[in-house]
Amino acid sequence: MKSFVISAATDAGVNIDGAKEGALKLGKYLENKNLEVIYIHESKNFIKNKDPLNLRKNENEINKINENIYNEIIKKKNEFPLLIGGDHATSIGSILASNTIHDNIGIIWFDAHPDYNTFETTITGNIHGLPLATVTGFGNKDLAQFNQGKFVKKENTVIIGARSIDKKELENLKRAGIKIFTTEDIKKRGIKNICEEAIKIASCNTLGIHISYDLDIIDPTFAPGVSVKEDNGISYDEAIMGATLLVSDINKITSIDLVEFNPLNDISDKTYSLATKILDIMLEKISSKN
Ligand SMILES: [Mn+2]
Repeated sequence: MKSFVISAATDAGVNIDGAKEGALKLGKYLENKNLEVIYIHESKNFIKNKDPLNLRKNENEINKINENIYNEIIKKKNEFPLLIGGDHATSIGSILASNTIHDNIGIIWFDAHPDYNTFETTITGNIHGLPLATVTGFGNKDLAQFNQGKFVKKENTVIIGARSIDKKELENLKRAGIKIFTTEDIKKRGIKNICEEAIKIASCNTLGIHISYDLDIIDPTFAPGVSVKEDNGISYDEAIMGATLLVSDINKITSIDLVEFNPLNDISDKTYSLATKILDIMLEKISSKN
């Protein structure tokens, strides 16, 4: 299947700089592999707000970028979209577009953080902590006003690798009934078993699965180049195996994100080379998709 890449060069969703440069660097890598890369940039005169007391930081800019991502994917609805972040707030555009195109998809959220805050529960006001709640229609719809379709069903949404959950965020997750596999679960049951169960949950009565891969799921020993590091993450091998397992039945997969690469925090290009390895695995599968 023909694919295209959206490089969402923004880190407006987090008060730490660098994910913008990550999108450009991985975009360049994919361009050099002869893929079509559409770059989406922040507005020319946009100045990022980092005020800790502002709990709706950069909301308008994030909405503009997500609307652009959404429209680009809808326009090319017969091609496979691969979104490169940028911070994780950019997944709002990609997931809602895929769910509009395919009517009803599930989500596998591969991430150290559930990103299930709302404007009411966020402590930081960094919108990259709100995307999963947004796309499942939990809380208000301020970050999804461009959406023409439905929201993703909560029962088809599954989180893998979560190990840093805010107190009120956990209440949101419980109320919504979202299935969570923690890093502990991965250690106990193995990454293969967890990925297989996640695929079952996300594909039950849906027409496809969206995979959202946040590099901070990986332990900082192997992937220090992210904005918000969390210790006790998955290993290098589990990161590769996870990517491989999630796309193993590629005909089920409608769309993929790889987000939160931050080259300003990287050490000796460790995260960059792991990210490109993950991308290669996914792209090989995508090209074999019907
Ligand atoms: Mn995330």
